[in-house]
Amino acid sequence: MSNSAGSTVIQWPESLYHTFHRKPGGGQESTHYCPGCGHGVLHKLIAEAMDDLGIRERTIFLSPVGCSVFGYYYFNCGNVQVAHGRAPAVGTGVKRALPHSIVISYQGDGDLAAIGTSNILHAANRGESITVFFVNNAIYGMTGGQMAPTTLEGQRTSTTPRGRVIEETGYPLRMSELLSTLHAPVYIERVALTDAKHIMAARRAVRKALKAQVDGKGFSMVEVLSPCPIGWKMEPSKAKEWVKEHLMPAFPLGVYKDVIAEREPRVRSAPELNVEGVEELFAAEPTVERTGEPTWEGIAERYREPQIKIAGFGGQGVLFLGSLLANVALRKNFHVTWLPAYGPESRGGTANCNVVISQDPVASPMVSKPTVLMALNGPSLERFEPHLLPGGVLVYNSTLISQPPSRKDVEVVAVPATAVADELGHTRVANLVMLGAFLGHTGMFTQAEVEVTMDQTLKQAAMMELNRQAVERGFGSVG
Ligand SMILES: Cc1ncc(C[n+]2csc(CCOP(=O)(O)OP(=O)(O)O)c2C)c(N)n1
Ligand code: SF4
Repeated sequence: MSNSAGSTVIQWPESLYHTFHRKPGGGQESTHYCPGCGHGVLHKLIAEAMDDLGIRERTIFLSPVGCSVFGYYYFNCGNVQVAHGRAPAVGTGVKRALPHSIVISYQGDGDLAAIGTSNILHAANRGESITVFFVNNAIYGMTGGQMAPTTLEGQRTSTTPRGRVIEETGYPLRMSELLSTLHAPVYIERVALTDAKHIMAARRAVRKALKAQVDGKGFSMVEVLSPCPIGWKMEPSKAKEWVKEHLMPAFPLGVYKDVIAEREPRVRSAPELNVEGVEELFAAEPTVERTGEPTWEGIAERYREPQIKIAGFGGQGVLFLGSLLANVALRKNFHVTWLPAYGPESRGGTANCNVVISQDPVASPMVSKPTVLMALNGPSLERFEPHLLPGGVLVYNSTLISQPPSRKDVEVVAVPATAVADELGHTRVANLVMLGAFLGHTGMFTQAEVEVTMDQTLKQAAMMELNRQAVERGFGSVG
């Protein structure tokens, strides 16, 4: 078979996608890795082993942060994108919840030997039945070639332009040696991706490590010395030589631990769910009293199953507005999610939250394409207006937004929320005026329903009358 570039493809593992849909608008056959990079070679070795062991259907690949962050574009199996260095912790959870799964933790040296050192150490020490592929290229590739704990003495990197100084930054960390001192791991080997001979040895190690997991033997790891021509600022062929001449002497290849044959299979059973406990947990939630069946009856079709984005500046009560709306819907027994976005916003930028209300369980609390936007200030309107779906509802605070929205394909509701709140004597209830206006316009929930929910959830009884008036004025501001 040949690919679109005209190259002959002898065999393509099922465990690798045939095209990589990294960018919208079609797949590509080449990877995003730089020419001469070891990641692609290792991907192929892992995928072939997955095919041959017949484990693709039950493999969960943990894509790390680093150059291999896009693991999920390549591996045709289950995938979890994990935070930097946290793959062994996530892998622990996955494996314990799904003992039959095959968990692959794929990590760079920045990921595994710097930020994630404690994670890998404890996962190995607990003997988690996962397989780790540790790509040691002596550098942080993705972020521009900074020093890693594995950087060699004297090696120039972007953060050690005169070469790594041992007295200042310590010795290159030898993770295979370190982890092989632990009792629990069953197999640890270091290999290199330089020439055919070494790649064949790497191939064997990859298979052996995965097979150990298939047989339920415990923690296995293959450290892979891998060229990074871009980070090292070398031609690909020179980079391979550099692995042989410099990396291999500092990180000797070989099997550091192999007790696979001696160890009995140890398969943990999935933990039993203590449903009673879970129910108690939810029951303890100080939430509203739920009533009736969730129904959109009486509400125009276009306002049903809303995906809501509420945005303003920190201090405008944007998160509270979202949570109150979520509670109103919860009280009516809808499935609801409320997802706040915290950040520097609390110091004056734009703050926002996402609310999804549905008759069915909500798959994701993220609202990237809202059907409703409530914008309390100008920057929020500017930022989220383009994302609103055609036919959606845009409620905006016309006191603070002098330039009306430009969209013609959505319903626009102007509410002088801040002016109304000022009239009531408290600028801070502008959020409730907005809520009233939104509900008044859509008919989604009644004023009485908001009031009952506020009674049940708000602690400040003294503010209740003011809050009630603000909601009422909002309802009254729309026709
Ligand atoms: C918590 C966190 N800290 C730092 C970063 C920045 N960061 C992204 S990738 C990376 C290092 C990647 O190096 P490595 O793990 O060796 O993988 P490589 O890119 O070389 O394959 C760092 C520090 C981040 N994304 N998240
Ligand atoms: S920067 Fe290095 S590790 Fe990253 S893709 Fe390029 S060669 Fe590979």
